[in-house]
Amino acid sequence: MSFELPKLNYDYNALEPSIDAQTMEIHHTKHHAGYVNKLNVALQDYPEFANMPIEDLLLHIDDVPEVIRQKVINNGGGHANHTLFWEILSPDGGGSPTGEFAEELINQFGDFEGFKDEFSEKATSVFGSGWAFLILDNQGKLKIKRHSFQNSPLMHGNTPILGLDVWEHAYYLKYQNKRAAYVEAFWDIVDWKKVGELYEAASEK
Ligand code: MN3
Repeated sequence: MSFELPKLNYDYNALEPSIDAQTMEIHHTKHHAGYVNKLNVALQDYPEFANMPIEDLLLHIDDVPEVIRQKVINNGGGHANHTLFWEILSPDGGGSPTGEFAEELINQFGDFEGFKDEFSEKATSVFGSGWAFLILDNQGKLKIKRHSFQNSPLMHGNTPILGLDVWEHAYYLKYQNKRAAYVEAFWDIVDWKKVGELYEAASEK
């Protein structure tokens, strides 16, 4: 068994104008596929790790032999982070969350606009390549986290339920150096129904 590149639930041009088709296609078929391939190569002689769900592999990263550990952090993290990213995007996205998740978000951040402002600020200010995540921590609290490179919240026992890739490869073709404009456009394609489902699944653990 090996890790596989997930199929997207929408076409490469479906998220325009927020994310252009060429960026989507390169991001999925080159960048994400590259992480999956390199993860499989790193684990080819370690079937006990190659057969783990990606979430378990990253949670138990300290058990992974040191000789391949950094490769698994980079490429396993890259696989998990991008899989989440594609899942929480939708051509029918935007608007605002509802239900239990919306209540908890407002509990933690005051209101939805306040949450978006804080998340946007954190995403825009990631230094170099990395991600902004909304995570549910092991105390059941929602928090916004910045991570460098492909470091996954799963390695810290946190469950990411929203992620925004702010590596230049995620936006440079359309936005060049204007990361803040990309972050702003992201809100129009967030699938809050999906994020709410991920919240409910994570809070039942
Ligand atoms: Mn990426």
